[in-house]
Amino acid sequence: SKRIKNVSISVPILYGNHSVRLEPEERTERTPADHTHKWTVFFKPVLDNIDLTPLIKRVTFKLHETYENSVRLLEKPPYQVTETGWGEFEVIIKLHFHPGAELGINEKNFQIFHALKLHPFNPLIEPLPNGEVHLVLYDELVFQEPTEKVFEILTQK
Ligand code: SLL
Repeated sequence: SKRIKNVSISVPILYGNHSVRLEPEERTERTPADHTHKWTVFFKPVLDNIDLTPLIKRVTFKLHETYENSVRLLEKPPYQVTETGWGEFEVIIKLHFHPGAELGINEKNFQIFHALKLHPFNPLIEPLPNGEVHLVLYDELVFQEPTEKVFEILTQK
């Protein structure tokens, strides 16, 4: 597929985590006693009508080594991982694009480093009674001189 010169397409994305205190009734016999929080880390396009599955083969979330199977693979949306735990750490979210030949994507796999937050971090926000914390960040995936095929995928309604 031919490349389109002097064009770049930005896809607005959101990533981050939600966390809430783990309540006693939510625990199961498999929940470690030292786990205090339940959290979800996620990646998604801002716009609901954008389908990245023709471009993204899988998304991996690399968790702290204290987790079993610390690299979690997701082959389709929603691209997110829910876990319980006690500590904050850096999650590496990696987007693996389909092999370049067909789409002409020569960009490297895109990586996002997200510092998972379990504890309130914004002094301007009154802490919520259930210990909820929301950290959502904005970024853009930029495709420079996309092929016609990638252009079509990213601009379809
Ligand atoms: C810290 N550097 O010391 C960080 C590490 C690790 C978090 C945090 C549970 C893992 C499990 C978990 O919360 N790990 O289930 O064993 O704060």
